Amino acid sequence: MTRPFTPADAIRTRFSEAMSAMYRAEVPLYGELLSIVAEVNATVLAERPDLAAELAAADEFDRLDVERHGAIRLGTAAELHMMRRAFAVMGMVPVGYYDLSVAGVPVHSTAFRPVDDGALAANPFRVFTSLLRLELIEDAGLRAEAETILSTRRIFTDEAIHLIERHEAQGGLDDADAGRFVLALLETFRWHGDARVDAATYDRLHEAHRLIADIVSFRGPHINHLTPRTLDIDAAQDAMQVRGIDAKAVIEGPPRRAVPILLRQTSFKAIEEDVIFPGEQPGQHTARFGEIEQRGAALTPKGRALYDRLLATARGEAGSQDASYADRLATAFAAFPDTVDALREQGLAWFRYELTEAGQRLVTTGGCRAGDIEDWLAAGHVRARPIVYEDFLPVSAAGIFQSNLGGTEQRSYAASAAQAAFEAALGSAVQDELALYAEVEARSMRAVREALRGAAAA
Ligand code: OOG
Ligand code: NI
Repeated sequence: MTRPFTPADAIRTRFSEAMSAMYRAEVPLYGELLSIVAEVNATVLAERPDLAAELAAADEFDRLDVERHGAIRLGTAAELHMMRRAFAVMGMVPVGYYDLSVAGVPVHSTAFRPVDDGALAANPFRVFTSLLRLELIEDAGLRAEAETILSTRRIFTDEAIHLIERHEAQGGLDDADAGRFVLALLETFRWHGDARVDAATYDRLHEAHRLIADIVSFRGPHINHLTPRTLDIDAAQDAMQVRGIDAKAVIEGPPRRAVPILLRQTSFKAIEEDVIFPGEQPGQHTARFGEIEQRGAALTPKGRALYDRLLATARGEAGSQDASYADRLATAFAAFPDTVDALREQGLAWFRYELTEAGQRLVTTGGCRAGDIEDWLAAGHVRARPIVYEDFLPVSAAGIFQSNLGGTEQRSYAASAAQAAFEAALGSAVQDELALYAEVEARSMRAVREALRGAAAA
């Protein structure tokens, strides 16, 4: 007798909901962020029915309320390997490689997320997952100690491992197993205030890097933030300030624009929490924070290069030091086209092409149509919609790491591409996010051509 498997999308949604409920109980300020975002989004949608219609047409309306990303930091290759297998149960695969050592943070990372259109529309839950780079701990004694400490911890419950293996053997999980899996995996992400190391060891790890203490000292890779998606991050930032939440001064990423691009993020500072060291010795640790983000168009390599250049200008490499950062950012980004047409015509963003109603009518009546995409766009039979950015921004990510590290640890490790070592630990290659966007665009063009040329032939 075989029972039907629960779809990965459903398991992912259940897990993301369970995680949200857990984080809300652990970090009550997160609950406040959720209510700010719900309020801001409701206001924006009420004021801008055009945007609501756009989101609905792009399959982004329904997912908005459930959309979250989280972040964890792992200690060993084996942990990362098992984590990949765990996320696979929920249809999440590693996309992108982020080397944060260039920003002085001794980790490298990927984002586990769904990649198919249908899965993204159902629930785009993503987890930014970092792996400690032990080799970047300079003190050989401390490095060996950290390695020994990590070698004896087990971050997955037996049940979680058992269900991951069952999923791999059967090709899926039935509903009861899926429910058990969600609860078992949740344990890995839970906060444990009882440190595995004594206070003196914690202090030495902390001295090497605050993040090293966060990764090595505890029983698991506690989720360190969970981020809802807002439609207006400036309004959300203002609302945070009005409520007296200790928000970061600056919104990371591009400035406010008519056509949002990439990712803008803001956060509240990490909270100080009580921990207990062995021997009932009390202490404190800061790791967990709250974050809000606004997502916009995914950029092509050309668009990304322009973005990076303008951001560097605003950050002062070539910009005036007199103006405020917000002003420098706005000035620099005046050079980035800000209409959908210009972004498309100049090849700066990725687009999804589809038939308009007129185009669809043509197909049904068997009308049309010689020419190609540009002609059909001009004739109003096809429209192009920017593809939303589903990934992360290393520079912003580093900024967020830094803002929660007190801003003192700015030293930067020698940049070195350790992607091969990361993928060896992971047990698979990471997917290239640019290839994913390019594929969505190419597929949509193919579908439009088939429909309209088919109609022409009919
Ligand atoms: C991850 C920071 C990266 C983002 O939104 O860019 C991130 C971390 O602090 O562990 O979540
Ligand atoms: Ni984040």
